[in-house]
Amino acid sequence: MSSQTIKEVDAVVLGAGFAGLYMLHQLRSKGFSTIVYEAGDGVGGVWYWNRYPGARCDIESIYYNYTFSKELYEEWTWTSRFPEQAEILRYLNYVADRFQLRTDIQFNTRVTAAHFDEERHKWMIYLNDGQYILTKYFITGIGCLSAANVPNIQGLQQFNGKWYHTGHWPHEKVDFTGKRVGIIGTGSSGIQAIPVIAKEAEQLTVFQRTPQYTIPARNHAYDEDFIKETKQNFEAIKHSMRNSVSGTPFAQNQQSAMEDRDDRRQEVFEKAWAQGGFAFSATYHDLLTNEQSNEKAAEFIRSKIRQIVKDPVVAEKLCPKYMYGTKRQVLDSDYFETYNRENVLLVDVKESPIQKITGEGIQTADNHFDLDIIIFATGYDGMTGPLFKIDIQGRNGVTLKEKWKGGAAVQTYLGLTTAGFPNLFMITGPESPSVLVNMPIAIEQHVEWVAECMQYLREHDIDLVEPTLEAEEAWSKHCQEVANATLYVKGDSWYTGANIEGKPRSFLIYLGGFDYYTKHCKEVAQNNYEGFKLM
Ligand code: N01
Repeated sequence: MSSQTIKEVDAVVLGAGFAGLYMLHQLRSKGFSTIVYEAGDGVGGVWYWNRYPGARCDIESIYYNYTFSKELYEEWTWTSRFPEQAEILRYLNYVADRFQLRTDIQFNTRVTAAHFDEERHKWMIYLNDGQYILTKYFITGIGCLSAANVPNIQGLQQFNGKWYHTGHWPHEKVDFTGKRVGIIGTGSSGIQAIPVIAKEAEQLTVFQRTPQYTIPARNHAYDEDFIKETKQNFEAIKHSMRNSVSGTPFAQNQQSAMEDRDDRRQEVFEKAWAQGGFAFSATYHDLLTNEQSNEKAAEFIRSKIRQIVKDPVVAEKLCPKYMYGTKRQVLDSDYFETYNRENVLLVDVKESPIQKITGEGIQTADNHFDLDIIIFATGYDGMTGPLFKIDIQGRNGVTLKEKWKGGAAVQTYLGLTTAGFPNLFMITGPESPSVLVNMPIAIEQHVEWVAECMQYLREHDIDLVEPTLEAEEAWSKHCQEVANATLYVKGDSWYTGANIEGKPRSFLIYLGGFDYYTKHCKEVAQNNYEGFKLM
């Protein structure tokens, strides 16, 4: 096929979630022809796919939104402290309409491959419908948690009932009335879904592999005065989020948990528990760096579980024994209380492992559980998973998966780019602050940086941008050093890849602080893209 017949754009963006929508808006405003490919039939990304019962964001709604447009912030009114999935999806649809983004989004389309063409200095993007398109810039906005993990349990195909993964929930309501439901997994998704399903199902059996340190969310409706005040303070809120450690306006207490007397520390923890949300993790600065401080927080939460759950045997099974916070902090609404219900049963699958799925339910080492519905709340192949699902080939036909040795040797520069893959930008990519920062804010910073970089290249008549190996080696080393100074790396979680069988262990989130990271990215740009080869 001759090159004239191939459709060509300046930029191809993957995904129409928070990242893809804003990337499109930015690039359009700078005059780059752009097309967004989205696998779903609507915008929303993670909020399009995660429609499971109880799905809700655990960042407060007034902070979990875009800040690039004051008008948008003033026009949209959130109804409650922690927004439910449907409300966030409505918000993203509103954004898509307000900025007339849909015309440049192709829905129901998956990108299967992206190959860098060394002669043309362009990327060839291959779509699942057999079409392809040529682009100068290839930008992924596919999130860190979009590759669902359905564990390979023998017999699933023989199951006579229905089964679902929380991240691929059907659009129509799943009716649990009169049903015996089994749910595998007690992470953020499972813990949100369990109390809601328990109220509807005849019987709910929870298959727990690892208990969680979850904190009450204490969700509530917003009142009008609060919303009014928030909108009036937009500039201050925006400034504090964009210049914060975590993308939210909260400051962490700078004291060590070991500096306080026992009674004072108890008071501090109690106050945060009553306040709900992420206040608990900000009570002391060293909960994730000092094992003694960590244990104080862990023991406080265990004491709460023992108070709430009436059956002491069940309570003990629900008490985590690993270090607090090394799995992502979960927020819940009546999670532990749900185990006091007569129709809820907890099965510890570490004690009695799942052996297989039968036509009628789940067989563990010492029991068979008859089920009509099985829910996999079993999480994601995080960080690298979404990127590895696409055949991304850089220079010399080397794939991203090969370069990163299947995840064992991930190296990026700023978590945005990687050597050997010119003009590829990964929004919230591995080794950027991503999931340990309020995501919309992390996304805005990346998107704006990428758009400005592309503008710079155009103004200076530069074709290609690619990090040097030295720059990315230094960045990756810095990321590892910062992570190794924390307790995160010691935990078994999707943060470390421990949740996926055979996945190499690595910690791919930049922990040096969003404020420092933003400043550093700015300096890189101001120094004429230091660490990059501009060709
Ligand atoms: O997934 P997870 P998630 N047999 O990996 C268990 C974001 N999020 O979808 O801990 C039995 O946390 C697994 O057990 P273990 C948020 O960043 C945000 O819940 O590996 N069990 C674990 O209990 C979150 O962290 C929101 O031993 C198996 C569970 O499944 C991230 O998404 C809401 C198993 C998976 O927990 C992922 O959360 C939802 C097996 N073979 C998600 N395999 C909010 O904003 C896995 N498990 C609120």
